[in-house]
Amino acid sequence: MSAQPRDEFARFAVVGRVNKGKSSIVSTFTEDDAVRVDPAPRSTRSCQEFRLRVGGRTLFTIVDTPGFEDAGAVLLWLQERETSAADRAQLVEQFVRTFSATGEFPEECELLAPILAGAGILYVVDASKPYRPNYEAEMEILRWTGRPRMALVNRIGSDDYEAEWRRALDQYFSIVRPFDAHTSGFEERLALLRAFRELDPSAIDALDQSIAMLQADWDERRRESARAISEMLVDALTMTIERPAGEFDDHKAKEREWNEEFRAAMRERERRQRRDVELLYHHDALERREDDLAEDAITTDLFSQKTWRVLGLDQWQLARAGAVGGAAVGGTLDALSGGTSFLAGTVIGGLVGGLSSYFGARNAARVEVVGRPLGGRVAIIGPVSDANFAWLVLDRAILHAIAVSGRAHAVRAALVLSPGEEERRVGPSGKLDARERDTIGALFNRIRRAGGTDSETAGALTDRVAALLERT
Ligand SMILES: Nc1nc2c(ncn2[C@@H]2O[C@H](COP(=O)(O)OP(=O)(O)O)[C@@H](O)[C@H]2O)c(=O)[nH]1
Ligand SMILES: [Mg+2]
Repeated sequence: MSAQPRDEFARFAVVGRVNKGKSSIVSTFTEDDAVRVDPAPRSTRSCQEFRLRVGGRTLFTIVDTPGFEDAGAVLLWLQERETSAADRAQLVEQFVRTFSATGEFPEECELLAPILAGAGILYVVDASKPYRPNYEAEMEILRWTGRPRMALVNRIGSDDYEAEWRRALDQYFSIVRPFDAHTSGFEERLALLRAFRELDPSAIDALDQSIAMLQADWDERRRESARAISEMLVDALTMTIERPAGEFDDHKAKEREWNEEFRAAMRERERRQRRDVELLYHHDALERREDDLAEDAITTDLFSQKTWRVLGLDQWQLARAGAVGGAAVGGTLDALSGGTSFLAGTVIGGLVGGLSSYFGARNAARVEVVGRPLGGRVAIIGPVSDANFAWLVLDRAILHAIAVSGRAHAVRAALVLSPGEEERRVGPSGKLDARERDTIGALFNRIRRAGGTDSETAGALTDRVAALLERT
């Protein structure tokens, strides 16, 4: 294909009449949910280019074109001047040159230009409407361009006239394929690229590279999704929030509030992971509707023995200890943020002395160390105590990721995540065999016990989640 930018593997022009789903196909094919899709027929007069880019390369560019407006008249003009079938492509070029200058047939001039410049043709029809012979003029014009072309049978409504459409389309296109803009997923897109490969021998190498990169990228996205999910799972297993609690305050009054805050933080963590997955699949503008993580699923040992931790000293103690003078502030802060027992005399001396002399004794109580005020106690809320919680979160994440990766970008309605009866009873993890369940369960336990994860455990969990994503 000529006239292409160097870093681009393939270029297609999507053509057809207005309101047949051209822009929707462009949107789904380029995974771009910013392509304008119009519920009401709206003629546009100019072409717009969209591309799918991976790693700095353009796997393909799709030109969204204005619809044919007066194909009959255009074909007449062409036929009046035809002397030989061999000159047809040149005649179409002559047509575009002539009328670009006069401003007549603006839609046809605009949509033919990228085709004449080398783009492959994707001709879109809506097979939920009956076939009419008046489509023949535009199909004939496309044939005259001599460019490789494929017909895509989209269906906007529920009626089905595909059989009669096919009989007509077969006369003009060597490949006719169904391609539903709203339901076509990754495999359908890949199949379309493979089919186009057959149409254009000069583009085989470029399309092969494009297909290989698309596939590698898809695998990479699944891996990245699995990583985002497994990182979120680690947090679901270990997350705590800390709230300052004065020595003599009645913490009972705060209990509800802290619990609410913890739940909000957990939900926010889940939302962040969902957003990460949506961005991996280029669903930038996705609106999602779903049930939040159920209130009663997030239970914590709010005031168990381990919950309280003495954090600092009161103003008086600080002032007194400050006189001792002390160690390097930085090192001691590290010890603190690492959760080390910093009550050992020397550390306290160092910490408080260091801080007091650093910030001035009078301000010491207001100094925040790794986000916590010195002085008083800290309540630690979490982690979630229910051992089933991580499984629930895992199932939710898998169902979400599957829905997102399979969603066509042309669909503009909110993504409604609401598991059916069956899924509620047995989620994706419930379908695992016993060994796989044990493996994942053991990883959960290891993370829960350690209060975090190491790279080996994290990697193993990511592997298991990736396998689950692949299987579901
Ligand atoms: N249900 C459904 N609606 C579709 C499909 N393709 C297009 N539409 C709708 O048909 C209308 C026209 O689509 P659009 O892509 O703007 O058509 P264009 O004028 O040819 O670019 C929009 O409301 C789309 O949402 C499809 O595959 N399924
Ligand atoms: Mg459009």
